[in-house]
Amino acid sequence: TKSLKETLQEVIPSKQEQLKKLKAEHAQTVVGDVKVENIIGGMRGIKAMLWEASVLDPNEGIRFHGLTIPDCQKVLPTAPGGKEIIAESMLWLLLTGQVPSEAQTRQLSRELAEKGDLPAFVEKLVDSFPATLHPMTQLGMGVAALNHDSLFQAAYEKGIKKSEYWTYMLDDCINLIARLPALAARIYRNVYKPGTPLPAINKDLDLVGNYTTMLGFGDNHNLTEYLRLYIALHGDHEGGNASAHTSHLVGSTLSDPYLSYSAALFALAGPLHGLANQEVLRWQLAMQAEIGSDVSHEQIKEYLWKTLKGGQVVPGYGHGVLRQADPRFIALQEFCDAHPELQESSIIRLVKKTYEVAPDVLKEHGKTKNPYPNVDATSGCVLYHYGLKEFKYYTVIFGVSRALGALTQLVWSRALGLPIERPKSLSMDALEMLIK
Ligand code: NMX
Ligand code: MLT
Repeated sequence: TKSLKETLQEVIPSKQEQLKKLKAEHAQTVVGDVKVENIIGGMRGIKAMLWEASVLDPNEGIRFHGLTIPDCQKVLPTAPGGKEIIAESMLWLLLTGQVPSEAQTRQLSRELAEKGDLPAFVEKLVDSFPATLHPMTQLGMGVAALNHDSLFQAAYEKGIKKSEYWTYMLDDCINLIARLPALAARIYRNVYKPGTPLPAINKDLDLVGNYTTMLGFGDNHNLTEYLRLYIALHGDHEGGNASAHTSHLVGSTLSDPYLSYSAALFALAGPLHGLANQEVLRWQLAMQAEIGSDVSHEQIKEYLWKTLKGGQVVPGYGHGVLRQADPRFIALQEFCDAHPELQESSIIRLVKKTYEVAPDVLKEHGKTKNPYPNVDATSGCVLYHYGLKEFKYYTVIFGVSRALGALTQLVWSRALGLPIERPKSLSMDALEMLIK
């Protein structure tokens, strides 16, 4: 069985060749215009960065190396006894562009489990945080501190060739992904279940199986399966989203993966990005408290208008790129449809009913370019139903997941020798001079 590193070693030269050819033959080819609206509008729509593992189509949604979510659900190996995609098989696909065999997936699970323990000083650091510190702040700080053991940084200090960067990057990325469950679960235990013992990592379990067990939900098979799917699906969403882009930018300075990903987590912690999953639940629960759970479409409509007229966004709706319902939202809804206990859940029924009304209300409101749900519209409500009710924690789970894609690109950026990111900015005066 070829290891992950051996597989990458084989695929990297052809990608390097592809980049060389693009540079040689098309360096001056124009692929789009930059308009003033792009410059003042958050760079929306500008094709401006290289990102290998996935591409987002506005109507069709995400494809991971060309595979749609249903394709991935068909071909990617699951956990033994499970039906859902697991983090390891998604990571393998993202990194190599290949579907791993069952044996390769298990080998990677074991490697991650073997590398999953936290250094004692990080445990102490995390234990010293006040329980009132937001779990995302704790996660970002814990990840940054893990850079104490960065192999890339140590090798860079000694002096290594550019062509060797990616191997040290890969080692750091695997170590970081391996340690995220123990770190994230420790934060959960400290904040919400203080004094309860944290189980040791089981070398025979997959990454998310271990994560769920450490969170204290290991005996809930359906929640474990849900988290496997959730973490695989949130893994990558091309490069322009705020967290992925942040890790790409910081990594381009040759900061190590721990610092780069820590920065990404602080972008993910904003309510317009990853924090939206906690906001959705807060909003749906407030709706339930105000109008009840057995409600009519008309009542939901009124509640939506109240939110919009209050000058707030409807959390879980809209997107910077997507112009249709997010296929990740659809996949999570399908998970709900396949599990009778979820169909009976009042909060999940409310999410579904909201989906039946919200697009028309948002269209009538007329502001958002995309009136349809994104993945966050449903992700937290399923966790809530299964008893993981502490919604300030939800973005941490997203943070465990997004490492798969963001760290994949760091490996590729170094393998391809991409330069430091440094776009040109303009002041309004400079812009006016330019368009005169
Ligand atoms: N509810 C109300 N208004 C909205 C919404 C919404 N869900 N989405 C966009 N708008 C408004 C937006 O605030 C803007 O208003 P203004 O002109 O006054 O500034 C206008 O519509 C145009 O925005 P768009 O160009 O459609 O959206 P943009 O690309 O700027 O932002 C989001 C994308 C995702 C930040 C935005 O749709 C939003 O705030 N959604 C709610 C929060 C959310 O669900 N975020 C999660 C994103 C997914 N994730 O996992 O990260
Ligand atoms: C994501 O998964 O990062 C979000 O859908 C936001 C985005 O793609 O911009």
